[in-house]
Amino acid sequence: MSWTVAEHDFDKSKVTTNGNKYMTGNGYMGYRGTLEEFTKEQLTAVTLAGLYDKSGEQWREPVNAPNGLFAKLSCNGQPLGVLDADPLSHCQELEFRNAVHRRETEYGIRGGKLTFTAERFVSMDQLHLLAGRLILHSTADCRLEIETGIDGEVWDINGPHLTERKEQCKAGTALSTAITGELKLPVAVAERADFTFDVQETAGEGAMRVISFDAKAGETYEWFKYVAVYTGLDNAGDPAATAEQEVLTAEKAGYEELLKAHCAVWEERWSRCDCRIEGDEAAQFALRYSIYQLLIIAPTESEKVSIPARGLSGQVYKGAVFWDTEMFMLPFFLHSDPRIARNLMMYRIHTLDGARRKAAEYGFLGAFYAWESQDSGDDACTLFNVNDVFTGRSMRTYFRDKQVHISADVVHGIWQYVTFTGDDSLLVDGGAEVIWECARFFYSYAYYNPVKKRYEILDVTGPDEYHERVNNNAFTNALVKETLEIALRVVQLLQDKYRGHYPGLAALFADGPFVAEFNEMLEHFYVPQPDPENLVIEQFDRYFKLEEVTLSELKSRVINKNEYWGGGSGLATTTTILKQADVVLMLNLFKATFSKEVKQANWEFYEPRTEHGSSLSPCIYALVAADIGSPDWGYPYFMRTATVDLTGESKQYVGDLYIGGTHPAANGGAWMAAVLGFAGVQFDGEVLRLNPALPGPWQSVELPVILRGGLFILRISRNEVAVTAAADNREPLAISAFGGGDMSCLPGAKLRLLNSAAASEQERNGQGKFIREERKQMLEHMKGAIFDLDGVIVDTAKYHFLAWRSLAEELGFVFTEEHNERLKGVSRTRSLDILLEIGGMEFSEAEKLAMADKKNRLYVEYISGLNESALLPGVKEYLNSLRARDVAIALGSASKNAAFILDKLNIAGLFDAVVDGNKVTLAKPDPEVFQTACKELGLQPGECVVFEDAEAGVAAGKAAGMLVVGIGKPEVLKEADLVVTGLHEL
Ligand code: IFM
Repeated sequence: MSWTVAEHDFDKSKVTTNGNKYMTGNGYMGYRGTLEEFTKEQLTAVTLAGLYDKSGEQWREPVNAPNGLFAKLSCNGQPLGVLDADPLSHCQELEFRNAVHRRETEYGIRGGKLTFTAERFVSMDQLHLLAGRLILHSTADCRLEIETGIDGEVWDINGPHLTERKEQCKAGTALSTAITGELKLPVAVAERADFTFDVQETAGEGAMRVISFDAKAGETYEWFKYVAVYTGLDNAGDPAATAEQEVLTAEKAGYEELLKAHCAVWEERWSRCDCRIEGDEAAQFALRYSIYQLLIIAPTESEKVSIPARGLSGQVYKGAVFWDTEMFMLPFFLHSDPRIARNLMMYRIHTLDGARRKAAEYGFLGAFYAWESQDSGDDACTLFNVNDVFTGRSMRTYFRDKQVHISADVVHGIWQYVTFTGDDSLLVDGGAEVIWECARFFYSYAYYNPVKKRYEILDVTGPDEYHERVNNNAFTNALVKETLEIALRVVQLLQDKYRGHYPGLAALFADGPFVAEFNEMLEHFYVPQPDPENLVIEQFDRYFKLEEVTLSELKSRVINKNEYWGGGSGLATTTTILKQADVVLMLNLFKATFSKEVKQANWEFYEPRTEHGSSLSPCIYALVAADIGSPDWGYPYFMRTATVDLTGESKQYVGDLYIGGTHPAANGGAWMAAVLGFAGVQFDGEVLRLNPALPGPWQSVELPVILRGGLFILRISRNEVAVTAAADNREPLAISAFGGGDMSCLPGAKLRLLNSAAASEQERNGQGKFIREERKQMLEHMKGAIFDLDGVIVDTAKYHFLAWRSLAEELGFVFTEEHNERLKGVSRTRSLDILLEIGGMEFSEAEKLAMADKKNRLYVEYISGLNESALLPGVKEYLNSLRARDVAIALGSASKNAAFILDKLNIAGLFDAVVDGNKVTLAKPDPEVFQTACKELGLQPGECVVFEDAEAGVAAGKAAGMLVVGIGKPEVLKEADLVVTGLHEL
């Protein structure tokens, strides 16, 4: 399976889109997929994450650093470059397994041909470093000239941003330094070129050197470039000195070493997230490529930056962070690299003050997050964000003022992070404040409708940006409701778990609105619901009254291909045509609360009305299609999403605004559609649910996921899922597949589960033990085994029965074996109550005490004759095998005679702890007996396995958080993780 995207000729018209397609990066910087000789005219850019600048009155945008990988050739006095000379052949490729970019270009020269090969990477190991290997080979003698160094003429959309530029080349190191215009932050780029052949430096200006030499036919000339980029944001001393030092060190280490380290990090990154699709190469390729795009822009080190809507592919959309991150990219990072997910959420915490300023600016309370967020959290979105292609005038748009859902999206993201990872420390690190401030914002934004007696959210723009300033957008209202719910849950959580922190945090909100107001608003809050007739949810008030046109009809009304369909007089605003998934997105976010019928009705209603004018849209239709069991409807949307940066087929202009670049939200959307949609992976922080709906050609999907710090490999096919837990996981994981009940997967274990059709097929084929055999593997990793006594180790049940029967006889009624079933796993006192209930008799407490004693005496008489031969089959062997594996052994029984019996059976010495009815007070299903045993063994519940024959005992084991092996019948011991007929089976 290929990991390489390649171009086999040079097409000038693709220079811009290839700049996106062949991007490399490491989260600190992005390097566009341009060629070595390209300059700012071809949109070469080294875009720095989190460093912004405003030049004059133009839009604030990220800073591009000077290009230290620049290299231009001439041969025999003729400039050589794909734009200057018509190459004989040209190939550009990106190996996305390790983010290495290559080009090979052959030029015709006098008497032969010259091949120029260049390879480069943006180090994933050292985030400030770029390195390149360049090779020349000529078939004829020639004079070659190489111009190389740092190109300080950077591409800017709204620049220039670098002032006080200084460039020099001293002692082999080229250096370019500058200061940003607005924040006066230094930016430094250092470069060293290491020629492995004799060169003559002939000229060069600033940070550029020109070298020349006589090349011999058939010889190969190789050189390396090492580039370091530092800015005033890096806390790394003087950026120039640090960059200079870094390139010297890099040169010493050498290209191969640096490449090796870079590739090792990439290998590790892929090991956390590679998704393998069996049966569909095109989908496999596009999905991997989408994941690649996410990996090159993810902030691995900094919690002060998030991912801009166009990644690090340039300055489009002002390099700003939108809701795209929380709603479309976060899930990928949650499942594959929670550290990065945390950084993304911390960014919102660091920018809370900006959100507070925005809320105050509009006269609201709390936090109104920026629609286009940069370093400070202030909104970079302007009031006039689009130009009218007809008048050339800027249009008033309401992205900034009215997409209030952004604050709810941020809350959704933070809560997702907390529930998914279990890392609620984020809440005390600022997350709670963000959540409460956003809830306060909505409280102040909401309108209480006194006639309808409900809170409404008026005058907003939902995800569908073509309909601005609408009332009660279903998506927005649903998310506001969720914000209030989360705000209240966080109060509860902090009160329970962070008692020390809560009072201080809550004090900040003492003047309200806070808990009382949130509760009140929630109680009377309005969220549009499905129409009882056709189940469709109206996107916003009066949406159904808009003009009904087909998408093709609307397209036929277009006058200028770049005209904006939204805004005051946009073509779509008066019609039901929407820009992007809106109601359907809401159905996806709250999938558990809507029926399949509602989802399907809305999918079918909105799909023909959706333009998919945003790259955020198609993946949502793929997700919901999978959810309703129609993956083949979703497949084209998945492919469209996953190939957006491969084909370059996306909107390039809105009005006269260039919006090209990479599409991280679509990249994240492709992953969501494949994994959360088709593979049906869903983790709520407790249970991993797997309900696949694979599209036609897909046979299986295999991927790693990190859940609550543990690594699991999932292999999901139509009829069977397999979950393999890493041996060093700390806890078992509850798994449910194909809508079945929960099962536990212990560390190191592999669990295979079949859907019911496949399971009965296997039964018919005589392979009924298939699943059980797999599940036995779970036992191999336990550290402690806790055994019930009766029915597991020895069958004293019959002696109990005999004793109870004698007592009943004495009392004058018949006690049968059937009656006896009710006594299994139940304490002596409770058993007596049941017995008396059966006999329809009542006695005083003192009389009952005497009867219980009597029964015990009878029982002890019966069991005094016990010996080793009474052990149930396989018990001694199994206990010995556990001892040999250093598994600690305990008894966990309600019996008060347990020690006596173990002694009689001659196995007392095999037990490390005996917890019996004398040590605990609460009867099973209370977990006390197993919890005590686990403590006595010095282990954690997740490390212990309980062996039980009674339903109450199985329930007790589960309540203690342990894996339970049931001894008996699966149809009775339904809650057990594995059921066997006896220990001999193990
Ligand atoms: O956030 C999106 C928005 O939903 C549609 N327009 C583009 C933005 C950035 O991707």
